[in-house]
Amino acid sequence: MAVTAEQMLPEVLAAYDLGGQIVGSPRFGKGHINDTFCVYVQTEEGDCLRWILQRMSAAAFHHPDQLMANIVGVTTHLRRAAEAAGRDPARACLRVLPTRAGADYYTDSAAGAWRVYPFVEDTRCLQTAETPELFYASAVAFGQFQHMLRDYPADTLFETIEHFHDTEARLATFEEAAKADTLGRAASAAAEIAFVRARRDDCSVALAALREGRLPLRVTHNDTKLNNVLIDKATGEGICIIDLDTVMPGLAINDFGDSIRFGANHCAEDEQDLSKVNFDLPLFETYTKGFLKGAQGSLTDAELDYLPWGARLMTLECGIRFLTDYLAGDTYFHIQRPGHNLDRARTQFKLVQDMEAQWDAMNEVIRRCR
Ligand code: ADP
Ligand code: GN1
Ligand code: MG
Repeated sequence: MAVTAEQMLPEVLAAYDLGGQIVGSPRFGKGHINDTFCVYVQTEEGDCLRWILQRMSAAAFHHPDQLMANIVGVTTHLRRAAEAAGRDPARACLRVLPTRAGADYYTDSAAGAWRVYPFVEDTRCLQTAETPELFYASAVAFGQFQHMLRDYPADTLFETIEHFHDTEARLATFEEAAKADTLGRAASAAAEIAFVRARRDDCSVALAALREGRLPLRVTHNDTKLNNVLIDKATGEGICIIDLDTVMPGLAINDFGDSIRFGANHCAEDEQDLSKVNFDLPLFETYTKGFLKGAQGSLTDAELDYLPWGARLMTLECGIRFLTDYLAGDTYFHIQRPGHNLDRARTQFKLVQDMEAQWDAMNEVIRRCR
C-alpha cells in the first residue's frame, strides 16, 4: 500500500522553514492530480501566514527534478515580465520556496517529491464561470501568459509528461485499455467507447496541422482550467496562473481549447445529469475576446482559424483520458466515487456533441473577434 501524503507531512514540514509555528495543514483545492495542502503558520509576532504544500503526483510525473527545473525557470521569467509591467511579482506569479537545505523540492523517505509556494492571498479560485466577466478575466490572464512566454527558450524545457496533448497517442492508449478491459468495465461504457471510435479521424486534425508546419510549436501551459488561475478578490482580474507542471512546448489552440472545455458551460466537470451539460456559445465568445486581448497579437492567422478545433479536440481528448482511466482502474485522476471518471467522460462527450452541432457558429465567433 502506497504511503499516504498525510503520513509524510511531519517529515516534510520539518524540511522547510515556514516562518513560525505550524498550526494546521488541511488538504486544499480541487485539483485532480497532486496532493495539495494549505499550511497555516503563526509567526512570532502573532501574524498568520499560509503556504501551499504539494506532493507531486508520482503517477503523472516521473521526473520531479526536471519538472521543478522547468518551474523555477518559468517562474523566474514570469517574475521579470511582471516587474517590467509594473505588477507586484509576489501576486503575479508563483515562487518556489527552497527547503532548509536549499533545494527546490524535498524528497521524502518514501520517495515522494514535495514543493512549497507562498499562498497567493486575497484571491479566488473558481470551479465554474460564475459570471461572464470573471471568465473574461481568466481568458485575458491565460492570453497574457502565452504572450509573456513567447520569448522563453523552449529548448530548455523538459517534457514533463511525454505525448501529453498527443491526441493520437491518447486514442491508442484508450484502444489498448478498451481491448484489455482488465476490470470488465467496457460493457458499462459501450456507448462512450463507440463515441470515441466514431471520432478517430478528428484526433489527427491539430497534429496534422503541426506536422505540416501550419501550426507553430510554442511554450504553452497545457492545463488551462479555470481553477488554474487565481482571481484578485478586489479587482476581479486574473492575476496569477498556477499549476505550472505541464508548461512545455505545445499548441496555443490547446491552451485556448482546454479553457473552453472546462469553462464555457454551466456545469461541473463531473455532472451526472447530462441535461444540465450544455456548451455555452456566448461564453465561448467572451473567452475568445479575452484570450485574444491578452495574447496581444501573438497568434498567427492559422492559429486563429484552428481555435474552434482546439476547443473540440481538448474536450474530446480529455473525455478519452477520463474514459481510459475508468477502464484501466482509476489510477491517474483522483476520484471521489465509483464511476467518477466515467461521469467525467460523459460530460466531455456531451460538450463535444454540442460543439459539433454549433460548429458553424463557433467559426463565425472567431471571424467576428479576430
Ligand atoms: P493540481 O495539479 O492537482 O490541480 P494545483 O497546482 O492546481 O494542483 O493546486 C490545486 C489547488 O490549490 C488550486 O486549484 C488552487 O485552489 C490551490 N492553489 C495552488 N497553488 C496556490 C497558491 N500559490 N496560492 C493559492 N492557492 C493555490
Ligand atoms: C488535470 O491538475 P489539474 O486538476 O489542474 C489534468 C489535466 C486535465 C484535468 C481535467 C497534469 O488537471 O490535463 O485536463 O485534470 N492535469 C494533468 O480536469 O494531467
Ligand atoms: Mg490544478
